[in-house]
Amino acid sequence: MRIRLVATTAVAAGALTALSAVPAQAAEYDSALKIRGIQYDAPGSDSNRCSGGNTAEEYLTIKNYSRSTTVNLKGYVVKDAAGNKFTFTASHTLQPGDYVKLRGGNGTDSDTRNVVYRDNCNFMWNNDKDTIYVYKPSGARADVHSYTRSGSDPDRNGYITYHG
Ligand SMILES: [Ca+2]
Ligand SMILES: [Ca+2]
Repeated sequence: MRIRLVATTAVAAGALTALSAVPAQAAEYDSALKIRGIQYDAPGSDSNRCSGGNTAEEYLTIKNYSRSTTVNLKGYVVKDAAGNKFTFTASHTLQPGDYVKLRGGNGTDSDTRNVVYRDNCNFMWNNDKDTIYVYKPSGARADVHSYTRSGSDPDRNGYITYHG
């Protein structure tokens, strides 16, 4: 699917220079890692109790959309509109097409299970509206998306797809 998207872009550009020409509006998206989607509202009634709560059901999925580049999440930063922040402090390798679910609560991080826990039982993503920022270790922005429950989640299931 990633290959098809790139091919479509090249055809649409209709020029041999397409591969080297980067549209200004796409500059934000030259990042390999982007937001695949977010379960901003955990199913059920929100409870931030570390034991028995549902914070772990709230998650952000970050995917490596590159065709060839493997990326280590170490040093990447996720922030919300209020400035709450999570930094990936451990190595977690994402091969092309690979993804990770950043879940709330406590658990065992696992490459094979594609999961990293925030080790914080409080919810991070507001259920009414919020903004998701992802920064590279350099501080450059990798991706950003704002949402509202009323405008971004037509089926109201608490999940929004971005780059799919
Ligand atoms: Ca939430
Ligand atoms: Ca939805």
